[in-house]
Amino acid sequence: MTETTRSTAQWQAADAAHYLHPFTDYKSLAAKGSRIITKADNIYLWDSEGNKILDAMSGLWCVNVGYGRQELIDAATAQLKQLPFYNSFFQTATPPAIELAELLAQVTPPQFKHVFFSGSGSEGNDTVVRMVRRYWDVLGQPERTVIISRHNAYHGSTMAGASLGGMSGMHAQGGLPIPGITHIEQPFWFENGQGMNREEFGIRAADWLESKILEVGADKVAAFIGEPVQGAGGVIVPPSSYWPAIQRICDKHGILVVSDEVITGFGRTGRWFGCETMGFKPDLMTFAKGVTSGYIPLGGVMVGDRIAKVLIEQGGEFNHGYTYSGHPVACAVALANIRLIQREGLVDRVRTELGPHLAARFAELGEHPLVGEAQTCGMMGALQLVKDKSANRVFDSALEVGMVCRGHCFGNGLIMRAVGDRMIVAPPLVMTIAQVDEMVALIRKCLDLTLADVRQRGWL
Ligand code: PXG
Repeated sequence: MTETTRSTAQWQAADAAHYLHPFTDYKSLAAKGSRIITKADNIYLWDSEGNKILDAMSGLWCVNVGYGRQELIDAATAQLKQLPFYNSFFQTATPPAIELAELLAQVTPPQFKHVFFSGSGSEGNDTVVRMVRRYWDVLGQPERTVIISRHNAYHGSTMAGASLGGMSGMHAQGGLPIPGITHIEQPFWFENGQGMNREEFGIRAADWLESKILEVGADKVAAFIGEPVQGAGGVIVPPSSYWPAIQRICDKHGILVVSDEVITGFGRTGRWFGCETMGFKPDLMTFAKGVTSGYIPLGGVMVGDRIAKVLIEQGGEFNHGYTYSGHPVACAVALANIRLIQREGLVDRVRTELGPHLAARFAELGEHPLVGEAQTCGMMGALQLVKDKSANRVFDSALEVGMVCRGHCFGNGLIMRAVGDRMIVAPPLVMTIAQVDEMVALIRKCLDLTLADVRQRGWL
């Protein structure tokens, strides 16, 4: 708890005076004032004005078990009392870190028996770059350094994370990407594949990887990294042909496959990990967010047997690590969170009940005159807003129709993200069916308000 109670205006003034937020235009935010979130319970947030808001983004794709779960609070409190911190350097370890490593080996696909902990997803991806290059170096192929990623991928905001990511706005600031990272086009049917059958397009999109491998030289390529379903890029669900084809191409050239599961991990897609939903077998898996349901920061990399064997048996010292690698309190919360997911059967529930219901309700929203494409995967969903539904023609991006829609969502007690003109959700996995319907009703209302607004502005 903070020590002071202030009015919204007072919070906003102090915020603007001192606090530089992530991904923010500081001047325009200061003019408008931040929205101050003061409490949460289950799938709802409250702001400093007392407004109740349905959080269809699970915080930031992370609060998968919902807010206010006593088990997680108790786990943190007990561990804070027992041992609030100790590191895992210098040949030491703590019980929560060891137990979590053991549990992660159980819930991840069978090739994973080892984990390297970080404090966040970005740090996890920095570890990926270090580890992939170390692996090839130990194997006597130090020239294998290049990592191939995709445009519009999101892999974090550190130098390596932002470089692996394919966000042009991020690359434009700070001289990114760093050397040895290159990008291919994303498997986004709506933008790049119209006119083609989706599955054919999936194969075509995977072929772009092979072309890039041949261009770089297979003996220089270390790894391919991708999110099973792109999250921050706009919930882009690839055709089902895509990932198996990617796997075949990487296998053919001996290239490591990295699955960035920061969003898709821990049940979001209806399996424990997105790679299981999409049908591929990664060598490394980055995780964060859902591992603790966001209650406390924790990330890491699951290390597959192919890599672990080389690092352990031949690698010698790996000169890499973070103060908070295996933080005992974070690990204790992760243990409680994963056990809660297991006990409540949330992964199966997403696959058999919630995910199919969201898919059916989003298909109905797909009939809305503003929506050109509705996609879901488990508890992730996207609605592509279009100007002309019959021809799938999009609005001029300068109009920022997605932001207009997001404004109506905010005004009506719904948090939904706009990525360009793609409206996206990733709600908590503990929603009831009635809460999914409540969310869909709010979305429909906001689509109607956006349609009226866009008509009034003369944009249609
Ligand atoms: N990989 C993926 C796939 C992510 O989605 C990261 C790595 C980085 O994790 P950290 O913990 O370092 O933030 C992410 C994070 C958005 C948004 O606007 C998405 C993320 C972070 C911030 C905003 O959708 N994803």
